[in-house]
Amino acid sequence: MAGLFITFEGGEGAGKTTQINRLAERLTQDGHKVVTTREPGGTPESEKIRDFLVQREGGNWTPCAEVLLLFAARTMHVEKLIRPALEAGKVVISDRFTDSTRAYQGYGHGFDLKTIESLEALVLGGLVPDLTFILDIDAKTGLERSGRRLAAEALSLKQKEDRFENLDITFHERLRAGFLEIAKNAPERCLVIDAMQSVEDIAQQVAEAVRARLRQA
Ligand code: T5A
Repeated sequence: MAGLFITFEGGEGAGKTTQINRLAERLTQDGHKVVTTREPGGTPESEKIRDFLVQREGGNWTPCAEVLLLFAARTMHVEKLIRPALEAGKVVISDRFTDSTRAYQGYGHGFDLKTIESLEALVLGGLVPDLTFILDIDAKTGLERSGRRLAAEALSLKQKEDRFENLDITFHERLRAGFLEIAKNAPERCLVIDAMQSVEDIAQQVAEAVRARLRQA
């Protein structure tokens, strides 16, 4: 495929959105056509599924139902947005992708990782990100950052998107360890970045890694 597929992963409040905005700006200035997107979400249908999943009142899903909803959203996202954009030579930057299902539902909630891999084979059809940034932060600091952002937005949000953030701290520690395990198993595409650094320092490391990858392409 002609384009470049970049994903940002990490726990709550790690700074993914902040870095995606910076990177998209830089790449656009460099003359690339950039598409930013997110999971769950990215298409109108997938955004509807997102509401079920992340809003406090969205539903009390069983672990299996939750995973299937995530992959239902993902198949629409891949087929309708990601693949066409890559085929058109664009840089696609996604705020979370299938590594989040492995980390949250798999490592975090104990859902069978082999089943997640089977669903990936069905839904992704071999699509793997070219580059994945895992923003690593201790669970407590990430949750504090995320909480501050949500509090600031609370007045404008009808329903808080905090169903996953409300889980206990040991869950967030398990998912942090899960992301690090994912990175260890896929060093060719994953770069772990210390998310306690300044926004500017992280942006610099991200930009350098992306430019290096673009030079290889
Ligand atoms: N989910 C998702 C699953 O369970 N399974 C899945 O398969 C998928 C795809 C929604 C939820 O869905 C779950 C995971 C999530 O719980 P989300 O919308 O990405 O996913 O939710 P969050 O990760 O909670 O998104 P946040 O917006 O809270 O975190 P970000 O995007 O990582 O952080 P950001 O950039 O918004 O920054 C948060 C705050 O920190 C500040 C920012 O200004 C902001 O106030 N900040 C920094 N402060 C100090 N130093 C830095 N370097 C900073 N960078 C940012």
